[in-house]
Amino acid sequence: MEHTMKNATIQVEQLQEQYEQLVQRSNQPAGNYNGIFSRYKYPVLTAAHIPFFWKYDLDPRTNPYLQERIGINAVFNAGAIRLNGKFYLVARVECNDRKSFFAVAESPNGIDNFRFRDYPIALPQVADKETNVYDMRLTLHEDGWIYGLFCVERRDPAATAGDQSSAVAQCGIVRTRDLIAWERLPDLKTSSPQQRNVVLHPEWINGKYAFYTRPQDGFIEAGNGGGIGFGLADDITSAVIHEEQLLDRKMYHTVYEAKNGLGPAPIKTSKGWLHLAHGVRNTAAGLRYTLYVFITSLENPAEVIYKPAGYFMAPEGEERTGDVSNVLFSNGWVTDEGGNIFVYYASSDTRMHVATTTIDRMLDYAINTPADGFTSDSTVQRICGQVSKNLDFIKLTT
Ligand code: M1P
Repeated sequence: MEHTMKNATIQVEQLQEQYEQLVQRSNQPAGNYNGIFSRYKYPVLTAAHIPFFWKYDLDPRTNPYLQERIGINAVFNAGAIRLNGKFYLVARVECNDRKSFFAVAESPNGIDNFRFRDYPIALPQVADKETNVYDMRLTLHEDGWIYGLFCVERRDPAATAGDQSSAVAQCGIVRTRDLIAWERLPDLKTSSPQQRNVVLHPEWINGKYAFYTRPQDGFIEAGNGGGIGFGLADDITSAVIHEEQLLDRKMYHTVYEAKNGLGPAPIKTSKGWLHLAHGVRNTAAGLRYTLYVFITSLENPAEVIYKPAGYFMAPEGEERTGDVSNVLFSNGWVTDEGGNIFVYYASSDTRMHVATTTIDRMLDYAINTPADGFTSDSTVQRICGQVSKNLDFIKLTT
């Protein structure tokens, strides 16, 4: 059907109807529960969840074929927060032009009905304007502000004219009280040539702001930046970390062999700070990103006290494919008053999902899953120990 003034209303109604059907679709557990978490059947946000009026010029006089004027490529890597009983995702939205930006989507229950606000976030700019922004981590800090730490990317000033790929990643910072008005602060300064996956700890440490970092030598390679770091800054309005200590190292023949990075801000529990991170290993088919868990001490959030072997979640089914296949990435989770945890994770740099669990289950998982023994033999020993215990148990109970 031609898009004319006469039928414009019908066409807009059709777009609206398709959009509402998708946004209002109810979600259910996928049914593959493993005692640790439940995945949900449908992604919570996709490119199709972007309001149609971001994409189409609805006026037939300027868009007679009702063409999408602005294409959306993907919605992924969302920060998350729960405020006044509502669930908010600050998603990375990537357009067909490859630029990504942030947009807030809100849901009443955290598992479906996520709806983007009418406008994306128009991020205040700093003097050294970035080319691209992505992966916001939200932290409600005890100073009362909600901080958003995100990656800012600029072309490497040292790159030759023929090199149009080299980039420099650093940590941008915004803060807000309501997810509506955003104040931009200067980028974080550290001694690392590049930073990604920087997360603000929710509490003061010795009266200072504490940051989880991921120092890296190059844009893709962590290089000598050997893992997840930790550092303190006196002031967040011009944040400088003079010293970074390594908290969780990358390690040979593990799921975090090539690099790792913290996910969302940690959750405070009775047993320690619960952390979700991504680990990256190399394969013949490229990098594989999985999620893993560890707990750090309440007295010293930079000291790992429990760390189960291997991954907590890895790509499954349709999660395996997308723009960057074989990737699970999470930079958002929230808790509610009942001790439930909603883990928001993206698959293959394409779409957002939710999985639910509880603080109790996650503590059991993190504390009682055997730690990595770093050899095949130790893995076999662990299995043999469990088999023998179970066979004794079966004998006892039958
Ligand atoms: O493509 C996978 C991920 O790659 C980067 O993560 P990291 O810095 O840990 O390698 C980021 O660009 C992330 O956005 C992306 O999902």
